[in-house]
Amino acid sequence: MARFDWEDPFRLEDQLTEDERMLRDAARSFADAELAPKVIQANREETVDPGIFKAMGQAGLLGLTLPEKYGGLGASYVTYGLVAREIERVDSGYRSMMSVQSSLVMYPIYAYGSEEQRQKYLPGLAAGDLIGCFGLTEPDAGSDPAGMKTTAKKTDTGYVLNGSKMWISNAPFADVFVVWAKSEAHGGKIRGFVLEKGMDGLSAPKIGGKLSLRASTTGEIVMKDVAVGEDALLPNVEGLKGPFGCLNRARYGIAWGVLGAAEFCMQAARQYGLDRKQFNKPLAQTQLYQKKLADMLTEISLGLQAALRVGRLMDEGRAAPEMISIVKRNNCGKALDMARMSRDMHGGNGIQEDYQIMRHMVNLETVNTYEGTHDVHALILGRAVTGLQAFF
Ligand code: TGC
Ligand code: FAD
Repeated sequence: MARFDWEDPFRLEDQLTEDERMLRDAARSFADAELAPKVIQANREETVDPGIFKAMGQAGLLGLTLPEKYGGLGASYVTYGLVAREIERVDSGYRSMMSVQSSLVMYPIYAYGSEEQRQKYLPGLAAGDLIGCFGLTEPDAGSDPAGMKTTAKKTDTGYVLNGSKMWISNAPFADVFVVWAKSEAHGGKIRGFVLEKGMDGLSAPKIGGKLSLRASTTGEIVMKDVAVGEDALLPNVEGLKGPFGCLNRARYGIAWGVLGAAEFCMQAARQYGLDRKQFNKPLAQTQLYQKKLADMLTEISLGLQAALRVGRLMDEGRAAPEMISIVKRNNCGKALDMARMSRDMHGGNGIQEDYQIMRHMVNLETVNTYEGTHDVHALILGRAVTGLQAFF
């Protein structure tokens, strides 16, 4: 029989191509060198160094699935997932910064934009010289984005946008804003617009006081009579399938990312249990402690195989959104459970920032909520199973 390796139970390594392994290793080195040393202070002070985008750009981590002519690497979606796992092993907020830029800003400009829009924005976004954000959620429209109130009114020269967006990652320092609005000229259908920092009537105040995802900056987008030209409209998509097409990719990346955070929490709990003695023996030698580690190992292993399968199907153009709902929902929920478990296994030390478990735990509360909450993905799946929608 083959030997068992607890660090790679189902031999994920053998299922990756050489290119995928190489880019994964590069992302891990980047995360260790550039992100891990900064994260405790960034989280404590709730600050982000925007220079991280440039560093990510130099490392080739932004928009890496896009073609090289737009600054991408033409990499597979499996590679994108592997990179998300390495970045989120350090912090969900850093993965958030990367996935918003890649899946929610660069992807729609690439997939729905004109050639002029691609040329204008994608190389700068890939290099991290430009920072992007994605405005879908509003104060009164979260799980139900069809209820958005932001409007775009046609003028002689373009459009005027009014409305506000809430909980927008990267917004306070963004240069490029991909914003979704109901357009009167298109029968009230949802359309995408690309706005730029500095436009009259556009502001993006920071949301302070977050107790989760503190190493990623979140803000509002406020639009008061923001006048844009015809060239700000993303011409090639109409309706909610526009933003959802972007969310499919970001949700898929999250399914891998959260397992990086879970692996960190599990490995820390294992080491803590080996090092700490109570009742004259290591904690790791107790049955309860080992059961918890076995549960974590099982969930991480299953989650990684599922994420890999969905990634391969995405690369073959055969992934359905419901497949992504399964892995986004399950991996987020399980990662959150594992982080809470690891926090408990660290005893009092589990609440201390140097151990980094509690930060992962509170971050995962956000990740379980954004990009479709755990329950919203249950309803998407329930609709697929029954043919009956239960949202309203
Ligand atoms: P529904 O009737 O289901 O669909 C409306 C239209 O959209 C199409 N569609 C999709 N297309 C592609 N991919 C998908 N996943 C799609 N889901 C739906 C659908 O075919 C239809 O097209 P058409 O042509 O027939 O009009 O729409 P609904 O209004 O009933 O939606 C219900 C629900 C719950 C599924 C949906 O609204 C939902 O997913 N809500 C969750 C909202 C959400 O995920 N928000 C995320 C905001 S962005 C964010 O959180 C970024 S955080 C990033 C970070 O920091 O990392
Ligand atoms: P609500 O929709 O009000 O949901 C509240 C609760 O009700 C949840 O438990 C939900 O599951 C439940 N619920 C809702 N509808 C139903 C139903 N029909 N049946 C049963 N239960 C239901 N958005 C962006 O557009 N861009 C971003 O970059 C972005 N970044 C974010 C960053 C952070 C840190 C956070 C916290 C959020 C971010 N979001 C972003 C917003 C995020 O997508 C929303 O918070 C999320 O979609 C949930 O919407 P909501 O907060 O309005 O909650």
